[in-house]
Amino acid sequence: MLWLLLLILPCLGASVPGTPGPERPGIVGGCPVAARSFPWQVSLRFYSMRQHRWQHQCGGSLVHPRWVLTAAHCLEPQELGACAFRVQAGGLRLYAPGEELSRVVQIIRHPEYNSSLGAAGGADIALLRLEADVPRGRGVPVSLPAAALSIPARKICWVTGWGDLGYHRPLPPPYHLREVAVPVVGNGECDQRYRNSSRHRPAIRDDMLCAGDKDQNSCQGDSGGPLVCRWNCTWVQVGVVSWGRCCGLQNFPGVYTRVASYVPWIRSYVPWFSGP
Ligand code: 4AZ
Repeated sequence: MLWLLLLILPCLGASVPGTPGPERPGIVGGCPVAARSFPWQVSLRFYSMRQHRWQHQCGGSLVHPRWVLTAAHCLEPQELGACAFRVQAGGLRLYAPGEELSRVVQIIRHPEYNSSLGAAGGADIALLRLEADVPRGRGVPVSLPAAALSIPARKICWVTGWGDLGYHRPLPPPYHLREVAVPVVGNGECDQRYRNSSRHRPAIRDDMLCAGDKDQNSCQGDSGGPLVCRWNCTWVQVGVVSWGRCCGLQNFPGVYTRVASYVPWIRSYVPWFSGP
């Protein structure tokens, strides 16, 4: 038990869900992404007065040429309006010369997201409407799952992002997007693992999905980004990076917002898109 405590303690501060600041851009393990493998991935930017640039804050995904899916906790504080954010689509590297940013014209945070509970409270999902369609050369939307989709434990899926490589290990320049394969962990088992760690553990709710293993995980700065699985040659987004304890610890899978739980909500805003 003591070894577990020693393992967890150094990163407790960094693992609190809900506040990925602009300075906390992780994929733990994994590889750099080859061009066009994950063309729906976007970087959500927030203006940093200190760095004088639109700083990477979170990931996101195109679910339509004009709509981005991300995590509600990436858009805090709640008072921030659409003009506080920009979206970069189509780039594998952050801050590449000549990168084009899209303006956000509408933010829709899920009404059940509770900012005082943060990501661990659930409904950590939000939509961003862009000013104009992202041209196909800069991004291709990912498919959404059927609302009834159940994802078998141990299925291998992929998470992508520009987040930390591990505890206090930010992604170094040239900030190349990374991917890692993560096994899905059933909700019951995931809940058990978090429960064993603390008496004040957050529960794994039905609208969450767990995935990851030792050295295969998402991390700070990946929040809001997509967890995708492949079925019959089609990539489907099953999760949105949301929270977790540390990154890449054996007993703590990453916790994702379960997209299937929110498909009717997403469809109430985002038109169907079936290619250009
Ligand atoms: C975060 O704070 C965070 N290992 C995101 C994902 C995970 C942990 C923390 C999952 O943004």
